[in-house]
Parts: sequence; C-alpha cells; structure tokens
Amino acid sequence: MEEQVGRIGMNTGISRRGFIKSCSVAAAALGLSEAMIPQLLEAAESAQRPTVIWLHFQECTGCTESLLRGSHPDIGRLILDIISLDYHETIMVPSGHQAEKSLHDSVEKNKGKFILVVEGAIPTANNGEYCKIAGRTAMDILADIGPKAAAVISLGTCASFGGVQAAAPNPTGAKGVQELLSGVPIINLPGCPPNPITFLGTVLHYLTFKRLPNTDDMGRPLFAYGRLIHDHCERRAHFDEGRFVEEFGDYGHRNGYCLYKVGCKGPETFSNCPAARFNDVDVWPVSVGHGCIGCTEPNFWDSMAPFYERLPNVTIPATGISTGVDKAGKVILGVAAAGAAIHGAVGIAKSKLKCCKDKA
Ligand code: FSX
Ligand code: SF4
Ligand code: F3S
Repeated sequence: MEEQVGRIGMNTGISRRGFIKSCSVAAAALGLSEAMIPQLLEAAESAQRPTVIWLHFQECTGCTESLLRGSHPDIGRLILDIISLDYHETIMVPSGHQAEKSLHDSVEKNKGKFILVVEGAIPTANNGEYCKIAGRTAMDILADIGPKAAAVISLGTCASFGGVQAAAPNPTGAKGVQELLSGVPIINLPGCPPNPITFLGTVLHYLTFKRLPNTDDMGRPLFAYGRLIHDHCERRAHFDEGRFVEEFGDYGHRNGYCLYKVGCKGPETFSNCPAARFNDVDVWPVSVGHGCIGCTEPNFWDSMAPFYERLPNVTIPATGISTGVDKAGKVILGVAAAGAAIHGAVGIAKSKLKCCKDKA
C-alpha cells in the first residue's frame, strides 16, 4: 500500500506519490523551478487551508465538472483537500435554508480572509432577474459577498468575460465579475471550461506566495495564458511548411496537418492547452483533430465565429510544398517533432516527480 500524506489522502485515498505528482505538474505549469516544489508541497500540506466559497451563476457547470473529472491524479479531490470548501452548490450536502445558513455563517466568520470562486456570468438586465438563488439575484449576491473576500477567482470564460450568455444580442445583459466588482483582487481563469491544472496552479501559487499570480492586461495569469497556442502547437511545423487540412476527413486531416484552414483560432488565442492538455489521456482539441475555437478569449462566441472559417488576418508562410516523397518526408518530420514535444513535456513532469520522490 502506498504511503498516505498526512491529512491529504486520509479520507480520499490520494497517495503521497499522487499528491507529489499533482504538485509537480502544477509547478511545471506555473513555470517554477524544481527547487520550488518542496515549498509548494509544504504550502499545500499546511494545516491552514484557506476557506473557499464557490458561487454558481449563469453557466453550464462545465467548469466544476471539468475540475472534478481532472486527474494527475484526481485533481478535483486533491483541490478539495487543499482548500476548505465551505459552500459549493454542486457538491455540498446541505440544501435550502441549511445551505443558505452555511453560506452566510462562513462569510461572516471568514470576512476578509476567504477566497471567492465565481463560476458563471452575472445577468444585469431587468435588475438581474434572470438568475436568482434563494430569492436574491446574482448581482445582489456578488455585491454582498464579493467585497468581503480576500481575493476572487473568476473560473471559466463566463465568470471572466460573460461567456456564451454574453454573446450577441446578450438578452440578459450578462457580464463578467470584473465588470461589476472592484476593490478586491480578481483573477480570470477563462476557458470553456478552463483546465483544472490552471486552477490548481493558481491556488498553490496563492498558498505559497500569499498573492495571486501575475497577469496579462485581461487579468489572466501569465503562467497559463502568456503564450499563443499557435506558438507551441504540435502541428506548427505543418503550418510553417504549408501543409493544411482542407476539409475534415481528407488526407491532411488523417495525417495530422495544420487545422488553420478549417477554422483553428490558435493563432489568436492565448492558453496553455498544448502543454497542459486534458484528462488522463493527455489530449486537447487540436490533438484530436478539431481546431481551437478560442474559448479563453473575451467574446469568443462572437469574435471567433464562424468557428469553421479561417481567421482573416493570419499570414500563411509561402513555402509551396507540393508532392510525393518530399511531402511524405516532411510529414514524418512534423509528426516526429510533435512526438518530441509531447515526450518533452511528460519528461519534465516525470523528472520533477523523481526530484520530489528523492527529496521525500
Ligand atoms: Fe461557462 Fe463554466 Fe463554459 Fe460552462 O461553469 S466557461 S459555459 S464550460 O461551465 O461557466
Ligand atoms: Fe496548431 Fe491551429 Fe496553429 Fe495550425 S493554426 S499550428 S493547428 S494552433
Ligand atoms: Fe479552448 Fe482552444 Fe484550448 S478551444 S480548450 S483554448 S484549444
């Protein structure tokens, strides 16, 4: 049986090995050196779990679903052990008046100290009547609870920028948290849904350094949204050499060519998807043959549509690859480059894991 790690794993079955691996993957995602991993572990294992209050507004709950289905292993359960989750409508046991009481008791008890996670947009049209919980509008709830938090994490594109609800003509007047709340540090973790590792990295950063990570001018942490997808995509060699999927199911699609011409928005989307990937099977949209639809960008439902048409302002390299053996050779080179990139990422995580095992 594997060694359990103090509080973590006592009730959840998360082993120390799994715990270290999760922290190592988060450290790699944060761009921290291996030397920082023990500090991350110490912060995560600390008895001082920050209270988290998690509100759901206008959304599909995909953000929570993604988190709970995360791995590395079992990131959802790991996160729930690192933080003290006092209120979360999807997974909490109490309901009705009992749930309301636990929310308000926790807010009062932890005033100025808790982390508020918001999932979903906030409708503002008609005084916010399109989203009500316990008889109060999302607008009222956010205005009441938001200023009492130490920091706010807007989880998902809806909470960050309004998301699908804010798509034209935005009938409910949906807005992101940052448009309605000020005076509290707010960080945006967009994605529809966002990658669980980005959430874990943000929480671990906050625990370790007592502040939110540095962000870009849209409030997104640079560790996860500092690079264009196009600049670290495994299909980039195909783009550079002019090898494109012309239509789904064609030769290029079956051979992993670049998806730009069938609508990939990677050249204008900032996210860690090619490196972080999703779930146990290490996939992301482009790796399974679908272009990025730009889900981490504000207003992507409007600005990135139509999803299956190419971006207008991208210059295609003039390489003129055409036929036969030359083409096949370059395909093989491209696939090899992609494989090397994935292998490299896994290798980094493994080496960090090894480092922690050695030090543990
Ligand atoms: Fe939005 Fe999250 Fe997209 Fe859904 O809760 S970011 S619609 S995946 O679930 O808010
Ligand atoms: Fe990758 Fe899309 Fe860029 Fe092609 S256009 S290299 S598929 S991100
Ligand atoms: Fe979203 Fe594009 Fe990543 S659609 S999940 S940002 S590949």
